[in-house]
Amino acid sequence: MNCFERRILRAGWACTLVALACSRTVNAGSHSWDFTEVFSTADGSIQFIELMETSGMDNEVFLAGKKVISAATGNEFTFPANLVPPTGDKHLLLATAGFAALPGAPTPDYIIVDGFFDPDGDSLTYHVYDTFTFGKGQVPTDCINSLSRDGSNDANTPTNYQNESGTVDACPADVTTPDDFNAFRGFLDSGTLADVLESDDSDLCHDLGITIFPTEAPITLDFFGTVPNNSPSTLDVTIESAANTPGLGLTILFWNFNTASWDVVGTAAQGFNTDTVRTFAGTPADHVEVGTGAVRTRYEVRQAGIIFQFPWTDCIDHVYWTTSN
Ligand SMILES: [Ca+2]
Ligand SMILES: [Ca+2]
Ligand SMILES: [Ca+2]
Repeated sequence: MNCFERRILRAGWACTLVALACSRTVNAGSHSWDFTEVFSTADGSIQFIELMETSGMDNEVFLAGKKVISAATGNEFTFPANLVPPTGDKHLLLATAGFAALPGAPTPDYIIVDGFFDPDGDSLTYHVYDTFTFGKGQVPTDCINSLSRDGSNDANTPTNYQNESGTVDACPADVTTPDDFNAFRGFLDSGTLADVLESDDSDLCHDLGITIFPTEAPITLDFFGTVPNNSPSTLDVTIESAANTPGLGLTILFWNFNTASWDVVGTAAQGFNTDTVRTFAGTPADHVEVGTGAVRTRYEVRQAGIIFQFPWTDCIDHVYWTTSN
C-alpha cells in the first residue's frame, strides 16, 4: 500500500464515522425508552418504576413534557427537562420519597407520589411509546421482589441514570433493646442494663445463684422490652454472651401472653470465654402482648457437662429483639 492508498483508506474510515454520527443525530428522539421493572409495597408507600433505553441510542434525550401515566390511579408524572446524552442502554428511575430514604437505594432521578400506581393491577404508559400492563398478583409485595418486564419476579434492581444500582428491603426489621431486666436467680457481679444495649465487649455479668431443684438454672435473667409493632410477622431475640467455664448450657424462653407461662424457644451450648452470638425465633402471636407490644425473654444458664471452674460467672454483651412487619 502506497502513501496515496493509505490516505484514501483513512478518508474512508473518516466518512464512515461521520455517517454513524449523522445517523445518530437523525435518530435523536425519545421513543426507545421502555418500562423494565416496577416495585411496590402492599400499601404503595414505597414504589419505583424503572425505564431503560433499549436500542443503544445515545440521543434519546427529548423527554421534556412527556408523561408517565397510571391508568388505574390516574396519577401522571411529567418529565421536567430533556436528558443529557449519552442515553444508550441507560436507565431512568422514578420512585417515591420513601424509597429514596431506604438504605441501599440508588438516588431516584425523579420523585413520584406515594401510591403512584396500583400494585393490584395497572397499565402504565410512557407517552405514546410504551405500555406496561400487569394484573393482580403480578407485582410482589413482599418488600424484596419486583416485577420485571418479562413477567418474572426477582429481587429488585433499581438503576438510575448515573448507572447506580442497588437492592432495597422495603420492610427493614425494627431493632429493640431491653428497657429493664430482673435477676430471677443469680447475683450481680458487674455491669448494668446499659451494658447489654450494644455489642462492645462491655458486659453485664452474674454469678450463679441459689437453686433448690436441679431443674432450676442458677442464672435466670428476665429481659423486658416493647417492640414498636403490636402484631409483627416475625420476632427474634439475639443474645451475645459467654461464661468463664465450658460445660454450660443456655436455654432461651419467651413469655407467652396467651397462656401466661414461659415457652422454651431454643437451647445452645454456652460459649467459653469467647462471646457467642445466637438468635432464637419467637412466635409473635403468643410472645408479643396485644395492644402494648411488650416482650419478655428469659435467659437461663445451667451446668450441662464437665466444668473447669466453680463457682462460675456468665457475662452478656448484647441483647436485642428484631421484628418485621
Ligand atoms: Ca432493574
Ligand atoms: Ca462482644
Ligand atoms: Ca455490651
